[in-house]
Amino acid sequence: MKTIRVPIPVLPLILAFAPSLALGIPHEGCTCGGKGAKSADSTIAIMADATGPAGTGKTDAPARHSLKGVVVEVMSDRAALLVQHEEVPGVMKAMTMMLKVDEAALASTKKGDAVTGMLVRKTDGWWLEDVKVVAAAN
Ligand SMILES: [Cu+2]
Repeated sequence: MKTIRVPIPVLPLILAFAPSLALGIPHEGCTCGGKGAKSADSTIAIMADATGPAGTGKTDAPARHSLKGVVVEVMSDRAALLVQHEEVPGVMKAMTMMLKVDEAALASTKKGDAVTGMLVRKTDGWWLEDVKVVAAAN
């Protein structure tokens, strides 16, 4: 008789913990909780591994991606161009974003210019290098 009393109080405990255990697993992979940053880091590490073999021994050099876009605004005060760019396959979808540029690019571009360049992610943000005006604005 006494042995039956033990499982009964344990059962509600199992039922109480089971949902949180079940929820705990999907939470590892999503970005909704505190684990989000950790899994994002894992993703970045995986991407770095994937690009590693192609650039053997050059993991310090940031990847450069060809970009096409139109200058929406020259932001001289921020040393940047606001660029409406086409999709950069595997890097980002088409969007309008601020890209840091050097002084030469800042001086040689104006609103409405169609430009090409190399998209590079640096520690201080996204840069557009080797900027060329392919079709000047009217
Ligand atoms: Cu973008």
